[in-house]
Amino acid sequence: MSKPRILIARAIFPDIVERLARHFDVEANPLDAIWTGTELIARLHGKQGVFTTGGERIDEGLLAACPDLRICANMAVGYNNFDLAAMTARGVLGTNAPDVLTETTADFGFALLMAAARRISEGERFLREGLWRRWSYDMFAGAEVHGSTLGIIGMGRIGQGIARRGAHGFGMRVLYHNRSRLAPAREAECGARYVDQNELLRSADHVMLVAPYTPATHHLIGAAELALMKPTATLVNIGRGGVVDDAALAAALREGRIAAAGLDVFEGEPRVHPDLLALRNVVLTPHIASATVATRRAMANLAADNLIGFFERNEPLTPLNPEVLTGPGGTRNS
Ligand code: 8YV
Repeated sequence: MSKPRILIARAIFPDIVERLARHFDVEANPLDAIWTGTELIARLHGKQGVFTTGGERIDEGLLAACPDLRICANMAVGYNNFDLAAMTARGVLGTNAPDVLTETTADFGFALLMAAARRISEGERFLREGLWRRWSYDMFAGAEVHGSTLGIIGMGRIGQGIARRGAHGFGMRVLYHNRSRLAPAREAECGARYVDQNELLRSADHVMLVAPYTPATHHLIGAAELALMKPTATLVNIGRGGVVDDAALAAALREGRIAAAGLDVFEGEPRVHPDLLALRNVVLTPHIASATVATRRAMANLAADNLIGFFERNEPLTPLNPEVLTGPGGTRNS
């Protein structure tokens, strides 16, 4: 029997490509070319599966042009690159990569918070530029992190990891806002209290955004929300670009309406708003919150396991639309 044909849309760990090649007829992308939508469609011709990394748009146009496609396995927990409704309507399974990156990404949220609130990047730049001649009492004096109030918007697995670090590691008072409230036992474990978003923005010394990008979260934090924050506050975004209005944030930082920001995700990345690039009180990183070798390997292996589980047992590990596996009329997999 011939093996299912899959496309790996970006360069990934060579040994994981080899692992997939033991199960599938694989077309890989070892030179990491960035394909246009049209090129992706051409590559997907005759393929039943695709390994995506979060940047490849899977929408109705692509699905209509790729009738053989049965599964899209994302090497990311976020899946705003998928039009899941269109996929479900066409019986195409989507999978993501949750859990394996939770703690690593929560660590990075804290790294960005510390770097921004304690002005680490700013201080390092000053030193490297040869400007450090003498000590002074207020040199790069920032905001306290331990014992302060942390507000988390988006209380999924990563938000909860950040809450635990804040409450139990840094002795912080932790407030959170989310679409739905956690069960009381989970709130207690995280040491976090549910409040409405405006109260959170007004009360927090530091605000951490871990929300996914959806039409409902587009510019969730814009000029009006930034105006509620303390002038000494830090804003960190490790969720998705587009949740923050980057132009409004740059204006608030420039005018000292908030003190600092740490951003790992941007509207329209890899482009970064030029006004942010010009500011000293913002720490900017290129979407690397999950980037440890062990975690990126675990994410890639989970995407691979989803492909293998789906094609070999009809049992993907982390399906996003499992109804396509059992729905009326079966799936493209039946
Ligand atoms: C990915 C992420 O590395 O998992 C996610 O949702 O944001 C990151 O961990 C990124 O999506 C790759 O594009």
